[in-house]
Amino acid sequence: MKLLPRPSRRTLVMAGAVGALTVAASAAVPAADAQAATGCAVTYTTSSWSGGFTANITIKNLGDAVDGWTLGFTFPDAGQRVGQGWSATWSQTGAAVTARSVSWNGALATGASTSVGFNGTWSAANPAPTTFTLNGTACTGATTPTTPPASTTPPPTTPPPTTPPPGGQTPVAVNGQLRVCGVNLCNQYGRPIQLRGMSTHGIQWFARCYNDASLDALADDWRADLLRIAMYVQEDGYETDPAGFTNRVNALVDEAEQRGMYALIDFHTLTPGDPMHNLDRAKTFFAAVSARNAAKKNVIYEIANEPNGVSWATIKSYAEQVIPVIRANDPDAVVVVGTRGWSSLGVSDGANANEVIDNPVNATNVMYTFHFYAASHRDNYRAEVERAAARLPLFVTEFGTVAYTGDGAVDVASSNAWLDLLDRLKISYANWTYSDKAEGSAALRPGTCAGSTYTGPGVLTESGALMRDRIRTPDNFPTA
Ligand code: IDC
Repeated sequence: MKLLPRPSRRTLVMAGAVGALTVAASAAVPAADAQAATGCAVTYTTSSWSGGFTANITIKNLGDAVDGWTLGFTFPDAGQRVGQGWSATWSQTGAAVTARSVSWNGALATGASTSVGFNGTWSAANPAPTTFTLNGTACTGATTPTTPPASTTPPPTTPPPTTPPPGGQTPVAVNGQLRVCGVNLCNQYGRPIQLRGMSTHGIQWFARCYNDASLDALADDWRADLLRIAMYVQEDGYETDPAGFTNRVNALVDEAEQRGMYALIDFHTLTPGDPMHNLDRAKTFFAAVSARNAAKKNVIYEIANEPNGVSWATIKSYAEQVIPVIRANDPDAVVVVGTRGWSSLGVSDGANANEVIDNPVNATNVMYTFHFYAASHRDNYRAEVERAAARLPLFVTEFGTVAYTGDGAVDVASSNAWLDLLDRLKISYANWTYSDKAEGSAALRPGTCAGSTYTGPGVLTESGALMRDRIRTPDNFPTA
């Protein structure tokens, strides 16, 4: 099937029937009472189209602080079904729906709110549920439709012609949870796919480039499948503020998820090149992000950007210590392991992929990283990738259209030769970088991120224009 252009979320909301209601819980006891108030307030907002809808639910805890919660509600119509959900573990029995908190949002203080949601389907009608419970306590009270009144916005009788359902067509909605099968990355149907997308620049330097407008452009205008989140560990990165960088990565995972893109969490080690230097940090970081994102289908973990100056045996040992930390929380996620010589499969060190083929990481659902810069790495690297791809699952988590410095002129011929090869072999890739740094590899012209426009003729560099042309062609993801 062809992937249709995805409209922005704003367009979707405006095009669909929008209904919202607030269920305010009445406190069971007066506020002045010494006992804590009980109850909860739930806001249930839908954006719907013929046969499908997205529900966004905000839960406010008006009772005692809880550590772990279960939200319950019942669909009014027998034809309503929960499909893919987020930020909770969703289940449905008959018309009864249950959402259980996940590790990172279970703690809800008195007065605190959290948001969850799902994409669902409906047949006869799609009325909003009117009663909710939180940990068994009814969130009863007035059900007040807020915006807009139902009478002024009847549901469309036919689906908006140019508006595909959110979640119905996005890369994550189509492909679901990924896994490695043979030498390929496969989707929920067990079919090989290729993800094409962009890498951030270092998020410690270019946070201003990752905002609603720029990420909408990446999802809707570029039609990217993938956002790589480059979190440097050194160079003013993670090591200076572990909690802060962990939060920033998680926020970008959510931004990608909201737009139906996969998120590649890149633990961007570079200097020093020995990943063991960061082993403890890696364990801490991946324990946190894998616990927090375990329920998501859009997360892929890249545990070491570019090992250099170390043997494959050392990289393998590092991987075999970090992967179990991830698996303990998120058993089904794909993990990508860096390779020797700046993730060149050893080629830049005068070796080749045999050291990995002969001695792979002792774990399943693992892929291996290959990086190239098109103006520096050409035929001998392409030949090794083609040879290795028959034996190893490869993922090009970073590459440039320019020289390995990240700067200089775009090598159009070499870039296209590489991209043709990756397309043919169904090797997924992320291009360095979706940023406006004044260097040849950046996709956006200098100054772009100071503004609010990320589409149109004015914003792309030569590299950006080439990459957008390559990325926005139809994905044709198999669905059976
Ligand atoms: C480069 C950036 C540059 C930055 C530098 C800092 O392009 O702006 O000053 O990092 O270390 C890689 C690395 C990646 C490099 C990139 C280009 O993964 O961090 O980015 N590159 O040199 N490997 C090969 C090339």
